[in-house]
Amino acid sequence: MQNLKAGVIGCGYFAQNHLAAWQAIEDVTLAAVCDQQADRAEEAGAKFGAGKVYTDAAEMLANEPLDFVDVVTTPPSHRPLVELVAQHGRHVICQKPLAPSMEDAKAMVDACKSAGVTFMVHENFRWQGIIRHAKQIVDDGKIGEPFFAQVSFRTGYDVYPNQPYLATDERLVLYDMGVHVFDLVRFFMGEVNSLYAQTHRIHPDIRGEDAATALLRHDHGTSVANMNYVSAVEHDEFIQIPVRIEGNRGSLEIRRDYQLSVVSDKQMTHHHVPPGQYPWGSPLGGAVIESVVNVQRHWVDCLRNGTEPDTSGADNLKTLELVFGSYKSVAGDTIYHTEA
Ligand code: NAD
Ligand code: 89V
Repeated sequence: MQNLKAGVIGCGYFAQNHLAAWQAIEDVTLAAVCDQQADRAEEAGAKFGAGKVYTDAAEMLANEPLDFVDVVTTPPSHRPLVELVAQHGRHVICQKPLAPSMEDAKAMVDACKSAGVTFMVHENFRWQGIIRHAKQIVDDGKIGEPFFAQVSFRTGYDVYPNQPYLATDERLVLYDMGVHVFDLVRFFMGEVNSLYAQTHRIHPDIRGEDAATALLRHDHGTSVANMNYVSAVEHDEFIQIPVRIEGNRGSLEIRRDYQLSVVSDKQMTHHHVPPGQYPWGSPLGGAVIESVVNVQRHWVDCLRNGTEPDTSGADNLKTLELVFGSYKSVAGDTIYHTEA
């Protein structure tokens, strides 16, 4: 395939990482950017050298011969924008959380399938370098058959100044962070059969839950997923994700400062897997930038090879079901059983 023409809709906080990564990825040209806030669109266009600048997505799609569009807006606009891009026959990426409901998410997947376009969710936590390294160790059988996983994202980092909508959304940490944590649970342990979840609202002046824990059952094991935006700890690992996987031949553990320890057949090895360094900064730290570049390179590879992205829209439905299933579990204080 020739050089790919990219369009980006949404030029806000996190889009700065997407835009910088598109600029860095070979054989991709940032043909157009769009934001309904003209100042943001103009600033992004100038900063990242976009060919054209728009404030209306429909106008951009009508005028630009794009190969794909990267939607980096917040969830309320995900469905109309993805459906619009699919109607124009363009491949499309959409940021997480995919949609405010399973009905919306399924409609988006169906729209892209009907249009014959490739559809990926920009679920990038599984693309952090240390996560890929740990997954390879598991896939190589070094710890045997995994039977237990714990994925934790507990931080006191003040997420609200950069993402003010998080303070007012009715659903917070399961919706915003659960999509990452549950995707990692599936990545390491496979599909989930049932779960039981509990939540709390610790912060007095936010609307949604800011602490959640879920116990998840797989065919061959158990996972514990926990997440919060309130932990007051000595070493805040914000955006690093402590992971522990135990198997019948050993275990691995990802700890702060990108340390990975492995026990395989009683032999201990230590690995230090820091993120690659990129010229543009982000308050989120290197692991995020690395994961954004990696997932966007994966996308380009999929378009070139005609393959389905790892976190395709269809795949992400299984992750999103765990988020909404957790809310159902909390509401009824019951076990949620996933759809077959
Ligand atoms: P933001 O509000 O800072 O930016 C969104 C931008 O989209 C705004 O500038 C807004 O004007 C624009 N927009 C909204 N609807 C539009 C439309 N119909 N047409 C054109 N422009 C439109 O939001 P953000 O914090 O950058 O978050 C964007 C998405 O990224 C969210 O879904 C969030 O969950 C996700 N996010 C992901 C990560 C990650 O992948 N690790 C990190 C942070 C945020
Ligand atoms: O990474 C994310 O999805 C953001 C967070 C608050 C965790 O940075 O929403």
